[in-house]
Amino acid sequence: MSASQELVPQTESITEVYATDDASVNSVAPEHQQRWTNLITKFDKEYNHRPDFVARSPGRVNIIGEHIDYSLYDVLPTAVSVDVIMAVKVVPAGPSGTTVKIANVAPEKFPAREFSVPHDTDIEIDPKKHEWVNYFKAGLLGALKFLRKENAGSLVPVSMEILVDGNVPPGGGISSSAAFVCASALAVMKANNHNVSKQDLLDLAVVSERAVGVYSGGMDQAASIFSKRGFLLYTQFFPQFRAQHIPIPKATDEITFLMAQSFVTSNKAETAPRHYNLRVAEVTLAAVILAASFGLTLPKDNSSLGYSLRNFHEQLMTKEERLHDPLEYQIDSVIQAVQDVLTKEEGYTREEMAKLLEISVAELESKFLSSFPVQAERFLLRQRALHVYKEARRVLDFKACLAKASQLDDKRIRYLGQLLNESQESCRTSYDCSAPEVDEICAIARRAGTWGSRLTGAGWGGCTVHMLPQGKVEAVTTALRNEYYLKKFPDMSEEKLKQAMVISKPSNGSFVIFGA
Ligand code: NG1
Ligand code: MG
Repeated sequence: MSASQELVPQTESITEVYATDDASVNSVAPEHQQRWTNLITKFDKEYNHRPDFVARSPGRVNIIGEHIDYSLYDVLPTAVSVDVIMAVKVVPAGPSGTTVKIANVAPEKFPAREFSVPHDTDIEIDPKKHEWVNYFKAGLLGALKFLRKENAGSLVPVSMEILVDGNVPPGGGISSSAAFVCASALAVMKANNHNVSKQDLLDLAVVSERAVGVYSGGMDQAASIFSKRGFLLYTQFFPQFRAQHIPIPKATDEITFLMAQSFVTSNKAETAPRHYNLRVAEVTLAAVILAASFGLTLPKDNSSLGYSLRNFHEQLMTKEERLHDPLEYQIDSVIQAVQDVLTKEEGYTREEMAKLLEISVAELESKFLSSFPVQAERFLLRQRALHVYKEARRVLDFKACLAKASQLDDKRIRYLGQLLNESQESCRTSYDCSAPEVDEICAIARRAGTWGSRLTGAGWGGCTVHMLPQGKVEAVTTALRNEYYLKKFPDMSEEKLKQAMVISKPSNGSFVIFGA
């Protein structure tokens, strides 16, 4: 690790900032001031008093390392400046129990709700009913589970009045869900007088998001909580979570990251059985089948379904190799193993997989395909595993290149761009998580001068990220505007066009604001 790449202290509490001019304390950044003031005013109107505090958590952009967090490989995201801010007033729980009143600054889209919170059981969430408050309930569930454990079961959670303002585009691939769930969990912890550490908030937010029906990997919540302005967040999940702030080196023409929405929305909660959760099942099955073919037994790990491709990698290596070979070499030999063992390009049926594992189809289904719904006839184990290992290797190469010099020369920058383009190609062909619109955006952007362009987030639509010289921003945004947005949506307003393409400035993670 180079000196400028700092390891993040995980036990650190969530930062607190104050809405004040007092220079001796951490104060609200100018970009937050206006939305903060607006939120407080509206809160006052809605509930007739001011809130006690505001909990905030941002969306994220993933620079590289797509769909590998749940296989326990390292990823490189960072927080963006759009976020969810949530004003909260604590109300002592009355004789009728604990209640939550929650409203949104956009009530037409997100109508106000009120519900009661059971004291000794978990709150119920129906992931099939796609309601905005589900994401709050998910954060609440995770936070109360944690608090109940800390209080040895006896907890009377406070009642809360809440007003939410979020400007992370939903279904847009920059993780509105993690921003929402992390802000909610943080709000509940703070309301119940608990100064939560970043690590605890991460652990409970990951569990929370699973309550909305998605077997998420943890990258989004990590980026939303741990990021630091101006840095990328190198995030590791194996053997346990660790994060490092990585500076972006200087270059002759300033390196810029541009995010461009495709406006093809993929609601993960709805499409998960065919997309996201199916991929989680496929990589898990790939791991256990690879292990079985080498006569290896995988110990359980902390991935969604308990067995990850990282786990297989670690078991395959001899102790010497693990100790002495750089991770890059190790991954190369695992790639060879996949090529030798998972030979069926056309994919595997349930019967074929059961046979390879020497179990019945019923057993296979109950072990790997029953914790969440999955719809598929064939499972493309070879392609999915190859994507994961090659993408994991690209992340290592990308990080190593960033660490090599404080000033990046042209050759290195082109190499970083190439890694991003290869990532996109692999998402498109091997992982099948791109979309024609996303491919088109990337092609237009590259022609107009980006070094590298790819999808970011879960994909199947959503958002793209581009690495480009500052001097090309104008050319690239103009090309996207004329060749993609105005062609596909001729009536698109200037306002919407502005939201469609945003320069992503690596931003700070979650914090709590006082001083209303
Ligand atoms: P999105 O759908 O963009 O929030 C998802 C997962 C991540 C990661 C990426 C793909 C959740 C909350 N997030 O992101 O953990 O797996 O896809 O790299 O499920
Ligand atoms: Mg999400």
